[in-house]
Amino acid sequence: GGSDAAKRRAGESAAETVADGEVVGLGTGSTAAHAIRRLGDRVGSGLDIRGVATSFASRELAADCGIPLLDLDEAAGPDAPGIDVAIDGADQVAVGGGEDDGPTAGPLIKGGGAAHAREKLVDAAADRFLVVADPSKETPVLDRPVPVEVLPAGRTAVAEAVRATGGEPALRRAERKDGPVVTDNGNLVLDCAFGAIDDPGALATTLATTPGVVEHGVFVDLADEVHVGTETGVRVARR
Ligand code: DER
Repeated sequence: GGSDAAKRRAGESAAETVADGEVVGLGTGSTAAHAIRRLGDRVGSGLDIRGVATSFASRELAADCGIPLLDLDEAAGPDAPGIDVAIDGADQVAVGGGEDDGPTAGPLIKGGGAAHAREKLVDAAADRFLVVADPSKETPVLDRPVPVEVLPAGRTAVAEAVRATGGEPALRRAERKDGPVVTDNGNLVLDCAFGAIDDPGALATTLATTPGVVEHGVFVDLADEVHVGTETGVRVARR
């Protein structure tokens, strides 16, 4: 991936936009981790926020950083505070535009950390969803494999459905465990290669309506801002 300095600049840039009293969705991955650490510093200086984690990993880091936490179902619901802003990374960001109105935030591929089911819940529930990334994540057209969380019993059926739509599924193997990666939700992950994805919305619908799919990593019409860290600063693309 990209340089840590670029990731840190992106994460800290997004963390600086968080206001006192807000409820903050805390994303997963190394770039979002920089935002969490910066928010922890700001809590230490008196910022009053509550975090909603998107994974075991982000919950653990947020707790270590001293950020008070809420479960998603404490934050959502009719008389609950809601989620004001979510900060999360991405594996790929389609950044378009670049004309006079500046770059625009487009669809994403997420799920490199196999946390995209709860990430999408939190990111979609937030009033503002800020993506944090380094330049290596930017692309004109999404073309990375799409992580798809599947019920263990459904992995073969989903793999066949993916092949039927021209994709190539691969069960995600664990590195420090025998057998496949098992998600925080107890499911498996198929990384599905489709090549260049010309219509992310159509693919999102196809995957979401495939029996056995718990959640897929195509995030369409969710990002409000993309904070891209560079070696010298930060670029912000807005929807
Ligand atoms: O799992 C995810 O979608 C994460 O946001 C992730 O893949 C991005 O990870 P990184 O910030 O460590 O590159």
